[in-house]
Amino acid sequence: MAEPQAIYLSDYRPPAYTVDKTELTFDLDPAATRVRARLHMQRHPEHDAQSALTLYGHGLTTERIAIDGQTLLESEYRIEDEQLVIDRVPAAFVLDTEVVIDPSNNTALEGLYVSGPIFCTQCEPEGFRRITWYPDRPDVMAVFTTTVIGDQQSQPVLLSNGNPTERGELPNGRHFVTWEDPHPKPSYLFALVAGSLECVRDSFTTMSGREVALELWVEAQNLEKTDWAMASLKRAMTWDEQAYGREYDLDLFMIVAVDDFNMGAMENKGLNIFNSAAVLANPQTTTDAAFQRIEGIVAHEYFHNWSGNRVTCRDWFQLALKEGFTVFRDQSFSSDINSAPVKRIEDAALMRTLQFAEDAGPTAHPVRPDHFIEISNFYTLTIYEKGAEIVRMLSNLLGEETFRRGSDLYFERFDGQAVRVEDFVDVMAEVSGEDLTQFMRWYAQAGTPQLTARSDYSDEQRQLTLTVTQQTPPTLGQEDKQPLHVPVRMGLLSAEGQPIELVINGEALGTDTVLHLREAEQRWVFDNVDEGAVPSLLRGFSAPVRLDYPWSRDELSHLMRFDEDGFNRWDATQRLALIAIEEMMVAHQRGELMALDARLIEAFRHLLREPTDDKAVLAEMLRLPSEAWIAEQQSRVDIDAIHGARRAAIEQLADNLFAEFESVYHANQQTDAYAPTPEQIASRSLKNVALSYLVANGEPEALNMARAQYEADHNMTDVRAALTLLAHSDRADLGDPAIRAFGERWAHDSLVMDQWFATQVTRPQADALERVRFLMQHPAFSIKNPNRVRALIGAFTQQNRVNFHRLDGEGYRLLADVVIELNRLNPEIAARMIVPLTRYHRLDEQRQKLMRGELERIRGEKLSRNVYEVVEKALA
Ligand code: 0A1
Ligand code: ZN
Repeated sequence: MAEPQAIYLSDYRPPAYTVDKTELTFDLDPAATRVRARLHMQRHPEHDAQSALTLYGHGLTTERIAIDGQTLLESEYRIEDEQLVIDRVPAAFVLDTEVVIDPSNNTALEGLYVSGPIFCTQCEPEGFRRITWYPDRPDVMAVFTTTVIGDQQSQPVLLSNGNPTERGELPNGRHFVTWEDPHPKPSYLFALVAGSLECVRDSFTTMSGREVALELWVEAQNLEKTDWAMASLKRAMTWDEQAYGREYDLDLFMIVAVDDFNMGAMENKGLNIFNSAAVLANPQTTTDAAFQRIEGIVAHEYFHNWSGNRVTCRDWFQLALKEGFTVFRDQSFSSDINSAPVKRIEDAALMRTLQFAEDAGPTAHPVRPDHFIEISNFYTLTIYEKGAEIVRMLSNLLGEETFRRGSDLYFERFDGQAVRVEDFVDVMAEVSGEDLTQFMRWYAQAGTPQLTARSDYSDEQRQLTLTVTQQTPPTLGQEDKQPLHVPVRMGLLSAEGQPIELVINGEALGTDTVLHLREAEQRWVFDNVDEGAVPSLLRGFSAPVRLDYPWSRDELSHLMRFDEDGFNRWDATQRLALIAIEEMMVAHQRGELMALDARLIEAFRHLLREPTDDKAVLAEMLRLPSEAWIAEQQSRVDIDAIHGARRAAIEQLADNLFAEFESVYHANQQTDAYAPTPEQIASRSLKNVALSYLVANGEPEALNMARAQYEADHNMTDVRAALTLLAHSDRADLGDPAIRAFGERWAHDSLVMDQWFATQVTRPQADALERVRFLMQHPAFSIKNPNRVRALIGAFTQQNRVNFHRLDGEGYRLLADVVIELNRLNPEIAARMIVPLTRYHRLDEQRQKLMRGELERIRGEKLSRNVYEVVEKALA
């Protein structure tokens, strides 16, 4: 077999033939679904009669191909490399094809597949070609009419995009529904769902007074888990009208929940399909974090109706055009209706742990890649989250109002078109008059820029000089990087903790300003500054960069207490804790006693005693930096020292502040009925952080508190927090019965069982890996279901660093075994799961060797394009 080849952005050409109208008929059968397609096609003006017609197809059994009613002979077309080529076609014609596909054996979950008793589709990015021959690329937009024929008994519900226009009965217990979607769309937004589903109905009146029917389709047993998603959808619809002036554009909006799904959800026009984990919720089964995630994903998919569907991408290199903008929109929505500073902390923490790691690893790529082998591998944190940070910087640069004018113009000018990242940035430049040429580099350069800031104080002149340099490290295939335009939001705090009026060159800038770093090195001189001022830099994480500044511990404590920026108060805490933990890591490596810096203990004492009106931020400040973030700061990563030092820091905080944590715990007990409101979530978050410290102290009394919380069974957030503490403790007499009881109670609910799997395999104890192997045999586990794989294998390899990185290599071997199996079943998931194995570059030699060994073993297999691309980069 030939090696998979990369495709390049620079090779883009418009399609030779486009489709105006697509008519589809599906005759559903699990093992042999017949798909008839009638495409009304036209030659593209940039092509001539010499241009062949090329259609894509994958795994199709082709039964008929006809042009303008004439069935083609086998000599009149070629099928090779998953392409159907017809050399000569008229300038305008009708193409008819008939194919048979096998949804029941479709374990890749792309195209048409079955999830339990339900037929469903996933067409982004290139799944439609597994359904029928088609110019399956986003710049081909057509109006779709879809007739779905199914069994009246087993598929009473037949759904597709748009509005139902006709339905009726057919012989042999069959029936059909015809759907028409008036909005031209690319094939990746096509959807079909069929099966025995129940519907929850609601409605929404749009700002112009139109009634939209809202339908949420689920299997009967999930009916009691639909309220939250429906409420979230209505909030999102209202928000998009108010914040962006965007109104929904069909009479019907449907959401369907399915159990087998590769990602979170999909924005198919009028018919969003969701992973059940991203839509179903109730207080007994769902944690606060999951409630918030669901709210965000429902909004995200809904927002795509404009940013993605009405205006779509010209080609898949532009993926961040729709994803970066839509993530920015869903982040703004969540921030508006929940704790804004905590939302920012969470998003920034995700960026600077996981996205920075991606940007520093072998699969680093620009937000707009210029080549790829398999586009499915590019649904990454870089495209989504860094893409959103770029849009956020634009919004901050232009100001909210101008940004809104830009987005209005973007939607107006490009409505119904498939466009590029430049088109988005150009309208922003047009409405603001800003020159965004240098800014465009954010899309082209991979790797995380490193900012180094230094200050210099002159007593005589009462001036503080801030010097900032920037440098972006080389990444695979990109050696030299140019300076970026980096907005650095900042302020200065006086020695007394007061905000200082910023004055540069006689110009008063207020107490908070944005410095525009454009050069490799730049300098700013602040006047009228008294001695002892402390800079607060990169407020609100104003740019996705690493920042080095030599704050002393006292300065960090000062920022923790006095910074007006909630984000930087949190960041100061993280940095102060990092210094203390790094010190303990050195002791760990030397086999010495690990003593926690008393200043951190005092800072925490202060946090716990001082009354606060922002419990949500306080809870975040009390969480020590994650092992993943600590690892991100090391040039050589010592897995065991990080784990050991962090653990010891938690224990010493717990020992010193037991009474304080205890009173915070009790003060935040709730008696009200559960609701996922920001206030309740903040209290629970704070209470459960406190409980985790109490338990770390090891007093039997604390474990009893955890057990009592578990048994009180008030809501899943509290139950799960308590269960985790019991299951991760050394007290098997408490952990084991709780795990057993939980497993029995929730055996019927796969989404709760996923939490049960994840809780067990993230145990720090040495038996975690054996538990993974054992649980892989559990009846509730299936390697074919992506949620189960993520809950068991993903949680272990990504959240249990000490055990995944076991020195005997068993963790790596386990992951490689799973990847080899998934490579055959579900290449998309295989290529996601393999990632932890590719992050070996900063580990010790022994582990590097073991990890490379497993990658080599995988390379010896017959690989999917997905896994091939990742393995080749990792071993390059
Ligand atoms: N566009 C979706 C993400 C998505 C991508 C690929 C999928 O299947 C391979 C499914 C969903 C989103 O951004 O939510
Ligand atoms: Zn999206």
